[in-house]
Amino acid sequence: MPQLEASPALDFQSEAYKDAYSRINAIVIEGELEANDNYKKLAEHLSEHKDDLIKLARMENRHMKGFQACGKNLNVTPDMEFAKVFFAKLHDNFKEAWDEGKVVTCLLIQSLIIETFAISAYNIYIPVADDFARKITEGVVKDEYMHLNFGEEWLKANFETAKAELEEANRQNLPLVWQMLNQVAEDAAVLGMEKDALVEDFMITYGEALGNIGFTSREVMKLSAQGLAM
Ligand code: Y39
Ligand code: FE
Ligand code: FE
Ligand code: FE
Repeated sequence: MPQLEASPALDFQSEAYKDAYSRINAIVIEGELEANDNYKKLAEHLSEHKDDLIKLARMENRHMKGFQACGKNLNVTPDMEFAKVFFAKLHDNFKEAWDEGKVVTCLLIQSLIIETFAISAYNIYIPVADDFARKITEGVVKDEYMHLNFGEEWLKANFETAKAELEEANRQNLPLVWQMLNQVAEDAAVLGMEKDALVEDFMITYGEALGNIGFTSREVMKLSAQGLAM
């Protein structure tokens, strides 16, 4: 179901809004911080794309600062403890894959799953954000499409050798996204972001990415519904 335009009922200074914002804002800040770290790590492995990946890492650092400013602007203190726990499983899976030299898994986790999660969250947030945060988020989401595109291009160029690992990594990591989404659905709703709209945007963007990489539409359906329990 499409979202309504900015609801007049949102009171950005209410305690309920600020309480929910303290967790969602923290998730986004922590996500940007970890994304910065992940691209710096990928730059070590994919030396032929080192400069590009370092640029992406710098962009993530700018995003983090932008979202910290959004919290400050609303007088909200982000709950960073909550956010660390929120990302822990995905973070551990990235680290484990990295330690085993599984660069395809690392790219699936960061450039496909996490970027798509960011794109859906930011697209759904923009129409219901306060003016300050909307301007910041509009700038950020353009970058996230570039990050997703980086992953798509690399995986497309290496599709035949990457395919089996992508399927396994998808099976292990996509269910985590649905769990994460369920954990924040209530807070997101307080900010005017509907869960259905988040899931829909995620599915469309993730499915398109898998198709661009080289999966058939049948495979895309199977992969993107993995672990989906609504
Ligand atoms: O690549 C990036 O910049 C991604 C790190 C940022 C992730 C943001 C995660 C957003 C989830 C928010 C969930 C709100 C419903
Ligand atoms: Fe780390
Ligand atoms: Fe980012
Ligand atoms: Fe990104």
